Amino acid sequence: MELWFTELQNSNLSIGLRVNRTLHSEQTEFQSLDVVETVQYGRMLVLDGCVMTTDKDEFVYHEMLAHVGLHTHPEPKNVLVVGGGDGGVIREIVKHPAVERAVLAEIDGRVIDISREYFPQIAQGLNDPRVDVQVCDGIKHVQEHKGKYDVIYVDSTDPIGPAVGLFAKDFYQAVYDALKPDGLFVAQTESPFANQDLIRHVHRDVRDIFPHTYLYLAHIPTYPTGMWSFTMGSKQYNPLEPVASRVRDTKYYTTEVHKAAFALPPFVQELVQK
Ligand code: SPD
Repeated sequence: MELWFTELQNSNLSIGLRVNRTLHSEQTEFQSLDVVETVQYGRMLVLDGCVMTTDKDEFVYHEMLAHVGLHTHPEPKNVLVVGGGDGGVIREIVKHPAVERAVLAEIDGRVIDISREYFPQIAQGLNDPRVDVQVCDGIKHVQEHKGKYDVIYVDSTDPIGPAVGLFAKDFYQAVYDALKPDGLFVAQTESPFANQDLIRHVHRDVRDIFPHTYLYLAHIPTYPTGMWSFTMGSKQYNPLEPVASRVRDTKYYTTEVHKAAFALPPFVQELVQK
C-alpha cells in the first residue's frame, strides 16, 4: 500500500509526496506538527498540514531568505528572526562574520525541539554562541525592542493559525520601529501564483511604512506552485547593489542569483505596482 502526503491548496489543486513513514506527530499548544520521511525529498516538517521544510530543498528557502538581506546591509551586527524555529535561517545567518548577535523569537518551542531531534543539519546553527533562542511571541518581542536591530527576518508559517498576525500592517510598523535608522527586513510572502491578494496587500502595507519596498523570487520545489516570493522593506540600503559575497558554502545563493531574483515576470510585477 502506498502512503501519500497531500497539501491542499484549494478544492482544485494540491501537492503530493510519497511517504515512507511518519516519524513524529503531535498537537502542540499552537498547531499540528508532523515529521514524515518522503521518498523524493527526505525528511519533511509539516505544520498545520503545510510543508515547512524538507532535507533536500531547504537550502533554497533558507539561503534566499537570509543572504539577500545580509548582503544588502553593509554591517549587519544585530539580527532577529521571528519564527523560523527549525533553525535554517539562523544557520545561514551565522555564516556571516559581521553578525554579533542573532535572536530567534519562536512562539512554539516544540518546533525547535523537534527540529533539533529530526533535522540536525538544519538546526545546527542554533548552537552557535552568538545565537539567543527565545521561545516567545515574536510580535511582542518586536514591539518591546525599538531601534535595536540591523536586520529582521520573518520566517513565518502560512498565513493561518499562529502566523496571521505576522502578515498585518501594525506588525510591519512595529518591525520598522524595531529597526535601527538604516535597518531592513525581509519576510516570506508565499506564492505569486497561489497568493496574489496576500502579496498585493503585504506590498502595499510595507510600502506605506518603509521608504523602499522590494519583491524577489526563488524556486522551491516543495512549496505550492514552486515559485516563492520574499518582501523586503528597507530604510536606506538598495538590494540591487549588494555587497561582495561574504559566504562561500552556499548551494543556491550567489551575487548573480541575488541580483537576478529581483527581475520579476510581468504578471508578478503587476502585483506590486502602485
Ligand atoms: N507554505 C510554506 C511556507 C513556509 C514558510 N516558512 C518555512 C519555515 C522554514 N524555515
